[in-house]
Amino acid sequence: YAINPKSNVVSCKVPANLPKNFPRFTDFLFEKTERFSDRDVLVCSQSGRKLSHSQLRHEARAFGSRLVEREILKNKNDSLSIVCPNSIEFAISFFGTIAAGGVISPTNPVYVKDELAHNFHLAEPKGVVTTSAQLDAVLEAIDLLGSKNTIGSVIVTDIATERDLKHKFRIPQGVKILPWGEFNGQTSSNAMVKGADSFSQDDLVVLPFSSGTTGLAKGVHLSHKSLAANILQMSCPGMSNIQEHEILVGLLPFFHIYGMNAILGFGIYHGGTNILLEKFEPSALLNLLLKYEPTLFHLVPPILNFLARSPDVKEEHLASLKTITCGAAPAPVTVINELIKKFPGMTASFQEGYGMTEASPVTHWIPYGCKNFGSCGGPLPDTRSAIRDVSTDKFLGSNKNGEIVVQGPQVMICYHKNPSATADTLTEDRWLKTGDIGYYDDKGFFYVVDRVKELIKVKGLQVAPAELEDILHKHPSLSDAAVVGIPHDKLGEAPRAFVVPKMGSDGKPVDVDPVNVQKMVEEHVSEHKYLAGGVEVVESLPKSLTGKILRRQLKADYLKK
Ligand code: AYL
Repeated sequence: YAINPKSNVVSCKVPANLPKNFPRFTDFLFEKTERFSDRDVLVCSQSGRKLSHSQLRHEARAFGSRLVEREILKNKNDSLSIVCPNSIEFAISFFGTIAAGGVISPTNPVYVKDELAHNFHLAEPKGVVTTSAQLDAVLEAIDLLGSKNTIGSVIVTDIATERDLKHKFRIPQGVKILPWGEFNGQTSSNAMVKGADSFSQDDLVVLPFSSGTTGLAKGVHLSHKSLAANILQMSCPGMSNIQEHEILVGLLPFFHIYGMNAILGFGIYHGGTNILLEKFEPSALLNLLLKYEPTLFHLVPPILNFLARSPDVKEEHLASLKTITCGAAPAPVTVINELIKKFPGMTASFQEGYGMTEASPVTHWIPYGCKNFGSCGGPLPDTRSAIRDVSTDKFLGSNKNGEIVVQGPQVMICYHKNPSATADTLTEDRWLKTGDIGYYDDKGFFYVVDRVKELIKVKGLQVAPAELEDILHKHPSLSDAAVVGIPHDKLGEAPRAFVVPKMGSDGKPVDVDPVNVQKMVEEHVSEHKYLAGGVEVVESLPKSLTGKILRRQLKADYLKK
């Protein structure tokens, strides 16, 4: 890495040689995969169903054309929400929408109605693709939105006819339920949305969600260029040893930018085969490793923990792997070392990546073969990074703590329809403020040491304290509440609530049952947001003069106990 002594900006000496103009994201991927026609692109490890690279191209284009012919998507920027686990249908609808000139807003398939309604409200999709398992929650979310609902069609991937459903589901007025069969198959039409020909590489193409540094989830405007550039940056010589025809473990969810671009998109671009597993289930994962002999395993710290510490994981399970890549939350050095000690004959090299949804996602990366564990790597090719003093805004030299900031083609355009959040996160010269505290060493390797933003990371997924606090504020016995992340062995971090009881008519605080508080939260959110770190009843919350909760102090006080 090069450290500029004047500007204190760190960059990678290897150039990414990015094209000046990127085509539509699907053209970027599909032009490259013409050569890999008959090779499997996706294999479902449970059912054995498969799709080849050429089938993906054809079925995606057919799906996209039907969306336009049926007027589900009409104009440029019309979006489709995907509420599906990792599946062949996820990929077909994802790339099909993009090929037809539409926008994808991907949503966690285990979300409950309140969470779905929030995302639908932000992204205003015209249609949803989901499974019958999630259909109830999707329809309830549409109901909740009432007059604000923009969804006219719900495509269900695992039903044959609409009639199969009508008896079991209450379908809101004006909403059509469409079985997958009507969207599947070959077509010669290549219909696209109106305005698709006025293409720019900076156009919005995927709108994932992130809470950023504060508050509730926001839509992140990722462009054709940002997604494609990041795939090329990760693929540069020296960065990864990816070759054509890798076999990848498709376990991390595709709705999250990690699974979506660093596994699905990255794998497709290189002609790889993604072996799908809907959720982390130890024995299913171990079977997958033996049966499909994957070469690349992208994972998050809790899965790394499992590999290193579970007695069920044996040398043979990891025998086919060339690379294990961990990202999305800090990988503890002790666990990496345990893994290496447990499997001395392991041929896989360990890599760590760092990044965020707002950066498509990867910005820092441990180059292939480098054993600098504990660091999250240096800036990817064509990425600049620095450490910014939080109070003076000055860029600091090596070995000094400050906020990590990043510049590069993979950085988002903005938060969707949210100029004030954008201005808080992107500086005028387009430095992305990560909200993470860290430093770089004399060689330009970065280390994350803390977080200034509110975000909690549970199993590598985002949990926004503001969302849980909003729910707690509605509890009849509470006058105030704050949520912070505390270290958790299995989850990485877990949300813990500090709650202040209301005063009773006798002038004493009312009784608050922590279990009841936990239960209330569980009615409104999906499982990874449950208060697994516990609920503590307190007299008051530490606050700044301006009334902001001092979360860091709460956390520090808790950890001291
Ligand atoms: P989001 N070490 C420490 N913290 C990390 C790391 C890491 N290696 N990677 C991500 N984070 C935290 O949007 C950090 O706080 O993106 C960061 O601001 O869900 C936040 O997670 C972003 O959370 C990779 C490398 C995917 C990174 C990613 C990031 C996707 C998560 C694939 O190879």
